[in-house]
Order: sequence, then C-alpha cells, then structure tokens
Amino acid sequence: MNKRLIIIANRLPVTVSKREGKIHYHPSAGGLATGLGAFYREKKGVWLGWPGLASEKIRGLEESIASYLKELDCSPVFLNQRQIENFYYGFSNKTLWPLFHYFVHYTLFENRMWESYKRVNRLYCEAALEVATEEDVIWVHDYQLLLLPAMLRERLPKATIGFFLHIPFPSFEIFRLLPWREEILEGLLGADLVGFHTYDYVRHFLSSVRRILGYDHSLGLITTRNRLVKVDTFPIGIDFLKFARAAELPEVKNEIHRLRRRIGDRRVILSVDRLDYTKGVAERLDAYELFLEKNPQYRDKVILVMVAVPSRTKVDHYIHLKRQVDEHIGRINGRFGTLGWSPILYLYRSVPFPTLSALYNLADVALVTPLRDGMNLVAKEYIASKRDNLGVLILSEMAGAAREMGEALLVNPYNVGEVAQTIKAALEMDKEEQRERNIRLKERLRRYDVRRWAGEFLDRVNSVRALQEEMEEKNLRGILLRRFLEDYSRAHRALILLDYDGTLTTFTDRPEKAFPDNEVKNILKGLTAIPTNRVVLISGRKKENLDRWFGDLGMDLVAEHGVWLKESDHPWELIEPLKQDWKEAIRPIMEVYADRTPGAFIEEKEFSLVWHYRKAEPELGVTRARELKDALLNITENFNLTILEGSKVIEVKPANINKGMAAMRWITNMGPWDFIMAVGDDWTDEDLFEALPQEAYSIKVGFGLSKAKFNMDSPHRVRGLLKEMIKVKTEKGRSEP
Ligand code: GDG
Repeated sequence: MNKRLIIIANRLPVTVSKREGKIHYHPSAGGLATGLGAFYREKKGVWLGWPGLASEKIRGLEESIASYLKELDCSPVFLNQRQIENFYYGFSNKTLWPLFHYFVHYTLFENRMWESYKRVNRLYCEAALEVATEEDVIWVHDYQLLLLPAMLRERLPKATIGFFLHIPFPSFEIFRLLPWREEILEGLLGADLVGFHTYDYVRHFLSSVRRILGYDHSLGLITTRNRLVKVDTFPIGIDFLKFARAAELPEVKNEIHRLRRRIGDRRVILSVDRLDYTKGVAERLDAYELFLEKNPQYRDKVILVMVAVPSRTKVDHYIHLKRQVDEHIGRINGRFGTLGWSPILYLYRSVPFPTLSALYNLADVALVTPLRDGMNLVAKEYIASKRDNLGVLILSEMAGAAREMGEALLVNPYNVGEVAQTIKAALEMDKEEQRERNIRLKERLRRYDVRRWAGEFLDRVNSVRALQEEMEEKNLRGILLRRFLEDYSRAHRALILLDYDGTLTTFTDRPEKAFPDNEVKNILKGLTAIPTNRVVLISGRKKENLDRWFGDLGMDLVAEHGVWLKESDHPWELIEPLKQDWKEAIRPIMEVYADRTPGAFIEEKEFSLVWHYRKAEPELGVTRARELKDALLNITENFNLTILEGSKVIEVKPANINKGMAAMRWITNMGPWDFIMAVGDDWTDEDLFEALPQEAYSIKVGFGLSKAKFNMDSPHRVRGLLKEMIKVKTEKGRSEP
C-alpha cells in the first residue's frame, strides 16, 4: 500500500516574510528543507511546520497564507510572539540545543519555557490531526518536537510514526541533568522508529532509556510497557547531484571568475557555518592565527574565506559570540594583513547558492571544525562539489560526519596546535593523494544521498510497524479473548500453569519483597476452588518460599524452575536425584562478581545458585552478567549444569531440568485435558511454552520475542484475565445446577 507521507518539522520548507506590508514566499535554508523538499511532494505528502513569521504580523492574512501554502502541499502552524520567545528561542534553543551539544554551562532550566514547549508541541499535534490519519506515515523531525510522537500516538494509536533527531543525543551523564528527562524520553517513545545520525547517539539514547525509564533493549528494539520501539542509525546524505552538477551552471561559473579575480592566485581555505557557539569559530581562528605565525612563508599566499550565517541574533550568547568573532578577525587581519592582503575574508551573511557553490569549487581546503555537530552537511557538500576531485577536507572528530568520512583529515577542534599543523599538511598534500581520498568519499556520498536516506528511514518505519502489528495480533484481547473464555468455559478438565514473578506480580528490588497481596491470593484461591481446574504455580523460587506464601491455597507447586514438585497436600518431591556438590565450585566465582558489582547479590536455593543484578547500575549489571556467564561456561559443562538467563538474574542449575520438563508431569501423566494454558514472562518460561501441546494457550507477559502464541501487557492484565475466568465458571455453575 502506498501510504501518504506527513512531514512535521519546526519550519516549513517555505518561509513567509513581510516587507513593506507585502507577503513574500521563499525557500527555507538548511539541509532538511532542500533535501526533502521534492521528495515529500512526490509521495503526495504534506509538510507541517511554522512559516517563520509571528502571527501578530500576519493578522487577518492567515487564511490566504494557508491557502497559498496548501498549493505547495504545506500546512502552516502559526505561532505567536510569546510562543516563539519561550518555545523556540527559549526551551528549544536555550535548553535543548546547548545541552545536547554538551554546552551545559549555557543551558537554562526554566519551567516557564518548558510549559510553553509542551503547549506548542500540543499545538503541532492538533494541527497534525487536521491533516493526518492512521493510514499515513508521520515523520517528525528534530529537537523542537520531542514530545510530539507520544502526543500523536495517544490520538492516532495505529498510525505509523517515525522520529529523526538531527542534532547529537548526549551521553546519559549530560541528558540526566534535564529536569524533564522522563517526559522527553516518553515523548520520543511514542514513535515506532527513532533515528539518529550515528551509532554513538543511538547508544546514548538507549542507555538513557534504560537508566531513566528502566526499559530494556535488545538489538536496538526497546520493549516499553505495551509496545516495541526500534532505534537505529540513518546518517543523513545530501542532494548529491545538485552540488556535483552546480559547477556547470553559468551563474556558478560567473561567480567563480568574479571571486578568483578578487582573491588572485592565493590558496583558499573555506569555512561555512551558522554563527553558533557549537561551531568552534574562536578555536578555528586561533588555529589559523597560529598557522600564519608559524609559517610566514604562507602569508599573502592564502586566504581564509569565512562565511558566517547570522543566527539567533537576539539570544545573549550569540550576541556575545558575534562581538568576539568580529574582534578576533579584526585582530588577525590587523596583525598579519598588508595593504594588498587581508588574511580573512569575513562574510557575515547568508550567501546565495551560486556563491556557495563557487566557494566550494575554489577552496583548496575546507576547514570544518565544530566543537559538536549532529552531522554537518557542509563537509559533504564540499566534497560533492569537487569536479576534479582536488581539495582537502579538514574535519572535526566531534561532527557526526567524521564517522563516515574517514578519508578526511580528522582533527580535535580544541587542539589548536594540531589544527594549525593540519592546515599546513592540507595545503601541501600531493594531488594524487587528494584524488584518492576524495574519490572514495564522493562515491559514498553519491550512493547514500538524501533520497536514499529518506527512503531507508521510511522502509524501516514501515517494517517496524509490521512487526508491531504482528505483536498486536498476538495480544490476547477482543475476539481472541472472547474465544479463549469460551474455550475455557466449556472445559471439563482445565490445566492452568502459572509463573509468579513478573507474571502475577511486578518485580521488586529484592525477591523476598514480592510477597503476594490479597488480590493475587484471592484469585489463586478462586481458581483452585473450581472443581474442573487444576492450578499449578511454576516458579523459580525456593520451595520454602512457595510453601510460606501459597501452601494453604490447595494448589500444586513447582519450585526452583522444575527441581521440586508438589501436588496439593502431598509432600515435596525431587524431580529426579540431583547433586549439590558443584555449588562449591560455582559459589566463589559468583561471589567475586557480586563483590565487583555494587547492588548484585547471590541467592542460594537447594539445587541452584542465582546471581541477581536488578539493583545494580543497569549497564554495569549487563556487562558483568555477560562476563560471569563466560567465566562459568567451562565449569558448568564439566558438572552437567546449565546457565539460565532470567530477568536480571543468572542462574546455575542442573542441566535438563526446566519448567517445561516439570510441567510434563501434569500435561501427560495426569491428562487428558480439554483446556491447557500457561502464562509466564521470561526466558525460563520459554521451556514451558515449548512443552505445551499445539492446542494449548501460551501467553507471554510483555512484548519481547517469544514462543508463546499470545501476549498480555502486564501482570495487571493477567490478573484481570484470571478474574474473568473465575467469573465465567461461577456464572456457568449458577446457570447449570
Ligand atoms: C542540523 C544539525 C545536521 C550554510 N550557509 C549557507 C548555506 N548553508 C547551508 C549549507 C548546508 C546547511 O546550510 C548547513 O548544514 P548543517 O549540517 O549545519 O545543517 P542544519 O540544518 O543547520 O543543522 C546538523 C543537519 O541538521 C542535518 O541533519 O548536519 O548537524 O545541526 O546545507 O549548504 N546555504 C546558502 N548560503 C549560505 O550562506 N545558500
């Protein structure tokens, strides 16, 4: 099915301005607008965003602007001056932008701005609901709209929603500073797919989700309370052909001649960016100054053309930065300049595309040295523009682009000495080497251009949606639930196999704290009291523990994942003769790992040893669990033991004994049954699901991959199901005396 594409970004690809009382429309600057501008129209899509002008300035003209934009498949979200101040200049650009770029000392945390951010995200949501349906693919962009995916999900539960972040996602240590970190993460997890430029950003995001919200992930799939969310890297490309072909355009050729006349035969070093403190302009100027100081032979032979596009000119840090840069350039030009030569040609404005392309063509060296940058398109555009494949790209390690552009000269932008030396090396690199590096870079840029980027993102979001739907189909509710209850109500002999922790109750920090509340006891009592039922609680817990909690309920019990079995009033039996001598070899190893992992501890059962790490710092816990498993592998083989990975536990126990094997005692020895169900939540329950006959109902609690035929979201819903079962039989009992 060809779904419609709805793009939602802070800005529209068309900017509206007002001059002398008249409204003008022109294309917006920036990589996203140019890259996706044509793409979404081909997909018969709609682009939603702010047209760039405060609503006070266009009072009474909203409708005519909206209808003009509609012709361009754009749908405007109008923002007033206060919203622009608090949402855009405020929370987006004084909180998220500096924090996500590691400028913690520039970051403001103000509730007023946060409130506005929430309200404006809501406004985008309402605007989206006027055009979008659940049949569409909705693609939300960037840091201004982090809450929008969840808002949309609430209103359009079945829509396909993707989110892409264009700036870095910072490490957990930085992200955790945000007072509203939970809301932001939950906001993003409303999407089906969350995309980033690099693997580092993915890693940081997953780590924050795990540590802050407690949701685990595997292979980039996060299991939230009720859904799966995929997280992946999609390094953005550029409109390759636009840059590669530009040099043939007459207006670009003219610009090249004009600039060449002005610059003479001097070597050109180019830098192009928005004037932003993340771009490392001061450090770059320091490096250039040092280069001129150390290499007098290059004076009057080079020129640094510095295009600095004015940005956020009303924000204090930017006003200050502008002043600093002006003074710095003045100082360098004053120090080294001569009557006929200024070392820096400073263009504090946005230049038209032909000039930009001409500069890319002319430049012998591109100096792209941001202190932090999500990707950086200038680096890519420079290489794509080089028809003769000559020119050297000096690129900051801190730009996302550095991850894919290994053939560039990579530098640490804070290391002024290194950057100065690299400028010299770039000017002296032989042509063959330049060609070799650039051909390789260019090939990748040609193959993975912005269309391919968008295409891959959209393919992936659709496939994640398909996976979601598969999970939805397994969710035991609606018709499936009705059929289940009908089957059960007809049954004359029903076998009910239940896990306890994570299935009938949520997890706690320490296993002994998860004692059953009255509700769960009443449910189990109620189920067991129905004469046609046989209820078995199959747990990993110790038998003493199960006796204490459930001994008086009349159910059958299985302890230690199948080691011990007990039929209602009978004594406990061992499933088969087992040894314990292996514990002496295993316990010391587990102790070492418990000592090295704050929060981890060992639980000893009669025939197994369990290493718990639920309370440990999550990533350390996972790493140590992996190491522990490695350390145990050799020994367990010798003793015929098996290592189980449960939910935040590593358990060592006799091989071949598992919940499935234990369940066979009831399934085969005590059959036949006309209804069998098993409910469980973790790896140890997979053995149980596997042991069930075809027609049985196997139900996994949670949304991870499983052999179970059905899913339920939470222990709360499992309790609801069991209550329904009791009700069904009781009602039936009353109506069939
Ligand atoms: C975000 C992330 C990420 C610049 N000056 C002029 C001009 N430009 C164009 C360039 C380029 C774009 O603006 C700037 O590239 P960025 O990579 O900084 O893109 P942004 O959209 O600002 O930033 C960034 C990007 O999103 C994409 O995901 O790479 O890390 O911060 O396309 O050509 N264009 C013209 N005149 C100029 O003076 N015509």
